[in-house]
Amino acid sequence: MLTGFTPWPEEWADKYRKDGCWKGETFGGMLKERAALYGNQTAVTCKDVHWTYKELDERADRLAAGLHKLGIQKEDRVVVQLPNIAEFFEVIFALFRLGALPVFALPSHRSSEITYFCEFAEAKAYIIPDMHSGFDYRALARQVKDKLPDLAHVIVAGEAEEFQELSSLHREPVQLEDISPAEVAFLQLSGGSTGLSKLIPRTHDDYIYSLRISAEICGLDQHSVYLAALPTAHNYPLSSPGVLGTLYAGGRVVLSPTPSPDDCFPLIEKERVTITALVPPLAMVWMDASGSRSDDLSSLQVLQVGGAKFSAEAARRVKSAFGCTLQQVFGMAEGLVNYTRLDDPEEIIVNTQGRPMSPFDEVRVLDDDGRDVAPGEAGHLFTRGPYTIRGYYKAPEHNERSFTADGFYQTGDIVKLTADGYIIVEGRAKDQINRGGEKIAAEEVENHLLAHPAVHDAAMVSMPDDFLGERSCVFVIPKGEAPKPGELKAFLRERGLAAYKIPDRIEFIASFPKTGVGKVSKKDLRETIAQKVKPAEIKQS
Ligand code: OOB
Repeated sequence: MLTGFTPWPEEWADKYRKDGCWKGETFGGMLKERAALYGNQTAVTCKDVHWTYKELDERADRLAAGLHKLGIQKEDRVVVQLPNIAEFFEVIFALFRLGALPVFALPSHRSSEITYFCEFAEAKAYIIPDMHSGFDYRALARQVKDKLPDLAHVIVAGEAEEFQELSSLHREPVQLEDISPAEVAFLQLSGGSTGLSKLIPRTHDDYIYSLRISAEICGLDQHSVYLAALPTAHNYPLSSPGVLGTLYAGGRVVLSPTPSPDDCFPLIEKERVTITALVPPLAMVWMDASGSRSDDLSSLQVLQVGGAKFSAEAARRVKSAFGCTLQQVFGMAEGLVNYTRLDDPEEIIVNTQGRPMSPFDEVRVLDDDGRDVAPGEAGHLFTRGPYTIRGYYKAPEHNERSFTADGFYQTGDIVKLTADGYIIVEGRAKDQINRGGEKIAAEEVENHLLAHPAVHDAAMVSMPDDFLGERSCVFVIPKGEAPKPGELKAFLRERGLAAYKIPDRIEFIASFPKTGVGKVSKKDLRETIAQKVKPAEIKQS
């Protein structure tokens, strides 16, 4: 078993098998079965590339043989940073068949994040596109290689330059070792709340269970067409039910290069898309665009919105804008995913973030002292279940804090439960900013800023924003004369931080407000900046 992975205790694993959650499927086997059932149906569409299930299955086998020849073996970690392109699927299924573990980086990550993933996971390979959205990933790979000369392979989908070209790896399939469904299939990324993102080990058993239930709840079948508008590597478009849930159901995945209406609306019309997933700010952009464009979106049956809180006012407008059902999705890469059901009453769909997908999900809402609160009262959300991890990868100290002794994961979310068990997200206790669905660990950015010679101390908080829900604001105590905000932002960019983590606003301050025990009071800092950015509303109230 993978070192650094915390498995479910044996009695729980037995229970989840007996209860019929874990059926012993693996990703490699699942694709083989789908290829047998739906061989000539299209699995993946990307521009004018259409791969049938049979073609995808064969490509995965041939690529697995090539990666095997390169020396990629069972349990080797491979950082995969691919955008929404067809190759994403042959790569991940080839790795699944080898038992090698994709580490799912996002296309927006830059050298700071990628170097850390490669180093922490001791990656054998790093797989990238040549160019995407005007960015050259080979230049990024060079920066990573400079810092990590031992990184064995950089593999490029497209023009490889000095690296290894993905398409050149295809070989005659070879016999591979069997993979156990109880083993880790890949590592997802946490949003992070303390320092850098943690890696999340997900097994074949647990993830495939979540796909099966998600596909059922979303009514997916072989006629479904899922549009991947968000980057497929993220847990939400990957599995809720996402691209993998769609393949599980025998449906068709359509890939969009960006989530903009300009790219997505014509694809919905052309490919007769039935379901797609967005984060709240994009849902708002799509609703605005739907009024002024004439694309035929009538095939769309379900629009999922999640990743960050969707306001009830906006939620109410979805049905009239698209003539389809809204589904709110509240999930986390660590496991638990909640959905409103397609036949729920309008008031539930608009006002709640759904209820757990599985009857075996356990959720508890506790007060600060660890006591269960009454329904309707806000508290800390804890969860345990057949697809919620029992520990982060190689993070024993962090696991002590994030998991209770009996295996509940402390989500860091503040929620209320309705009498019917639906969840309403009220806020967050973790030190994280949710920038329209993109998560930023305050401490990670603060640590980078502390490396600047003119920064004495830094504290990052969220500030309210009509469009993204939240943006980031960092309060900086300068050393001597305050530097220019632009200089600090450029400094962070030069350190290779992803663009979404660069603070939206920088405020200089002489000292931080403190809590009773002398810690920096982020609550006070949040209030200070909220008053500054929302003067009009505050005057009215
Ligand atoms: C999804 O996954 P992550 O890992 O990027 O972020 C998880 C966190 C949650 O703990 C919560 O703080 C926030 O994102 N969140 C929401 C939300 N959905 C996620 N907060 C309010 N309302 C929502 N609907 O974001 C994710 C994973 C799978 C499915 C959907 C989202």
